[in-house]
Amino acid sequence: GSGGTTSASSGGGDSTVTMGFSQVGAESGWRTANTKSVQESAKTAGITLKFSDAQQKQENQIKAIRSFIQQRVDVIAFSPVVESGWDPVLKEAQNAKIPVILTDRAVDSKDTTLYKTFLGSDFIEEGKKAGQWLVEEYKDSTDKVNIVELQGTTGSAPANDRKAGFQEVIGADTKFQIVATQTGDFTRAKGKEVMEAFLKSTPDIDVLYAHNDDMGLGAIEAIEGAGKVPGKDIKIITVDAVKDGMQALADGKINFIVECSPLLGPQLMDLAKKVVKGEEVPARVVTEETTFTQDQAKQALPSRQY
Ligand code: GYE
Repeated sequence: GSGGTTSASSGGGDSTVTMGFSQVGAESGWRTANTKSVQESAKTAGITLKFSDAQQKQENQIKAIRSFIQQRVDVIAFSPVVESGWDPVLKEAQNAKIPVILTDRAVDSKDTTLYKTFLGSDFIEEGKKAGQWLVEEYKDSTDKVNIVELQGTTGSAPANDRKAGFQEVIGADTKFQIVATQTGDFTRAKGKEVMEAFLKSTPDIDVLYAHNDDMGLGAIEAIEGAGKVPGKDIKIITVDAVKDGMQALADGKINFIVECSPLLGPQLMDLAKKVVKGEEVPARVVTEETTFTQDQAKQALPSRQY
């Protein structure tokens, strides 16, 4: 199924902006927080939201976007599950004169007039921050460091870029070796399953780099199941900093988290109102983010919003 489209009117008059939003799915804690942020800020901004969940399938997103075009919404926003293959449907939106905003994830379309702006994180930077922590952590050692990597959804911008940024930093020193790498599709279940396979196939794992908290949390279960101590026997780096991830970091089971903010809703509604009015918006809006060590996680946890 296409996941269904639900619509909630904010009760405004003729001038109310209607947004069609195609979400990736509900694969992670990050995604749940992002959906909540989008829905709540639409309400606050008085924007009528038509929300559609694609269950991590590009074909469902394309269907949803076509349906938004047919319904003649004022603006389409979406978080593209993968980077490639969007040109035809984006052309259809352009021909229908409906502006498109990319949120969270990028597309690789050469024609950048197909969308008005792209709001979201710099995933390359996130990958670099993960690599920099590792370089610092092992700066006094010349021994080989065996790394396993749990990648996000194959072909997605965060998987491609978090891998590339990390590789760029650790690649400067040959002691760092990625000995196994596979997708865990950004889910806890897959993270556990793939980590179990890594533990069987790869005897000496020093470090796990997981492209999100959820896969890292699944992997922790696999590591404990194999009688090893996460955070000690195997050091763990993840990305996102959702509550469950931050708790595991504070508990010493994760060693370092690179933050990626899901709270894109307010900025998205702001940009949407502007593009509907035909106002200029910046081509790229980058989210501000930090990183957390175990001590910093203990301090930050009580006031964490997601
Ligand atoms: O890191 C992951 C989610 O696109 C930034 O998608 C997002 C990623 C996030 O499933 O948890």
